[in-house]
Amino acid sequence: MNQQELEKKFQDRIDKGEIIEPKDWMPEQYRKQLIRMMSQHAHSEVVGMLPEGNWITRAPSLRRKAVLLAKVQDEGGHGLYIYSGAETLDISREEMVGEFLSGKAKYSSIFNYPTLSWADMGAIGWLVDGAAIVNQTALAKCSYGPYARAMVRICKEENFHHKQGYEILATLMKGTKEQREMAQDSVSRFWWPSLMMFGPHDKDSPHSSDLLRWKVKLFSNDTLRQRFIDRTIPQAENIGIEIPDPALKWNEETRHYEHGEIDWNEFKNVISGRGICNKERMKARRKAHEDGAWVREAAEAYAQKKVSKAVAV
Ligand code: BYC
Repeated sequence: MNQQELEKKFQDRIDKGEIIEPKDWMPEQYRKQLIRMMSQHAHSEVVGMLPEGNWITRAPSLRRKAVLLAKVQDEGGHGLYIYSGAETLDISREEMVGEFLSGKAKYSSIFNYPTLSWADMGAIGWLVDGAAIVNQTALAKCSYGPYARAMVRICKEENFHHKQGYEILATLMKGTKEQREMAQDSVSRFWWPSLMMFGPHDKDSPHSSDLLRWKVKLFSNDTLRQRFIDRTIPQAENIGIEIPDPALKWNEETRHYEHGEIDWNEFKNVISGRGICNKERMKARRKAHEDGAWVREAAEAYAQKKVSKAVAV
């Protein structure tokens, strides 16, 4: 079969809803797009541990501390599943991490915002994990088997994270005036960055047409963003939180919320490394990588010892 025939056969399989597995033939561009997206996703999970890790020692009770600790550990685990899934595409974890530490690979814009109060643990769980669930529930049905399967377990854990975040905010909203103000301030800061998590508008998204054709993405950036808004507004109303968007209104005809425009200049600045915390996040990850060198060396030495023992036997 020539290249064209192979590509047609591949697209037919996708159109029929078949799942692509690591040893199947795939276009080089499909492999590259998946590596880009999966590795960025894995980096986001790992960087995402930093803003919440910041509050583990200051959680207001032992119960809250234990829950937050478990959540942050979960995010590290998510990074590992996705790195492992991406390794099936013929790239090593070292290469992916190298691209991240050199600044070549991106990670989600949302983690370049600071966590200023305890309420931010609520807003991150409710909004950030809420946005992630909308995006990842779709990815759990994507065409690449290892990515889709990693998403199934991740979504289950994200659901728990989402509920605990909402519960933190609901509790604060039933508290004192200061607690209610703290919850509101946090949502006001995290609302717009959460909408940016879904990426640029469809018309400005260079990767979407390939990803949609290959069913890596099942829905466009704008469709998923709208889904997130529609399901989140009633939850906000339920606990008395205001969404910081004066243009927000329910449209009875379309049965969707209309919303104001996102500040795309802010988005571009953040993904180009000029957000509030970009430098701090990269510094923390580079330090963690350097500090962990001895663990990698020890694991490597242990693995080699096992190999030479096996050869001797
Ligand atoms: N942030 O053509 P587009 C979590 C980039 S972590 C940064 O639309 P695509 C959690 C994009 O990469 C969950 N960059 O791209 C963890 C591209 O640049 P490059 C994170 C962004 O790929 C801890 C350019 O803009 N979730 O839940 O079709 C605690 C053009 O965009 C962003 C995922 O990673 C952004 N927000 O669509 C709590 C989900 N948006 O690569 C929670 C998987 C766009 O050409 N990823 N860019 O340099 C995706 O679904 C898609 O990659 C995106 C973007 C929707 C994000």
